[in-house]
Amino acid sequence: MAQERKAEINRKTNETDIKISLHIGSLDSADEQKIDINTGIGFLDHMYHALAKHGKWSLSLVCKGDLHIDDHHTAEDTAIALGMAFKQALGEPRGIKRFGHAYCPLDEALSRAVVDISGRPYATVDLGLKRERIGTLSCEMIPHVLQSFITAAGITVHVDVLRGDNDHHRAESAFKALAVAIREAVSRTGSNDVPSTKGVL
Ligand SMILES: [Mn+2]
Repeated sequence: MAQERKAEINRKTNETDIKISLHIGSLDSADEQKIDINTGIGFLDHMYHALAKHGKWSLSLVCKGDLHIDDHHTAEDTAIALGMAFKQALGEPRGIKRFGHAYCPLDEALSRAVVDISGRPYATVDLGLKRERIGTLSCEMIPHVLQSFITAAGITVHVDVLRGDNDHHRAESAFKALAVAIREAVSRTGSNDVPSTKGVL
């Protein structure tokens, strides 16, 4: 029986107070996903929900942030904390595929994500969003959320929106593609091998 991949993170600063509980599930698991997200920023909740749902995660993420200032600290800090939770839940990357990629459409929008559970943080994110904000989330924060998550998780990701007219669709398809690519990369091979020629990740 493989070890459960779970993490709890509490991260409190003068700007945000975040509680996260993450369980990385697997595709063949019969466990029902439980997803409960409240950052106070509706569209950000929608993106984290998509990431959890299609990544096969159970995720509770609650943030009380300084939204009277703006969305910046809440968006950035929740992404960092979620990346930390992901890294902690995954633990030593043994017996996983390591690489994953996915294309996800959302109507006219199409995104591609390519993931390497490398232990080296590197993010290339090109979403091409045009609006100033979606709901109460500024569009400039959306690639920043992805970069912050990827960096804190210590993984390598290239995510590109290849086409799409609607910024809600563009962003959502990017999060879905990332979710599905990560889901593949962390899937278990059945071995106990570290998937690197170096023998360590
Ligand atoms: Mn949507």
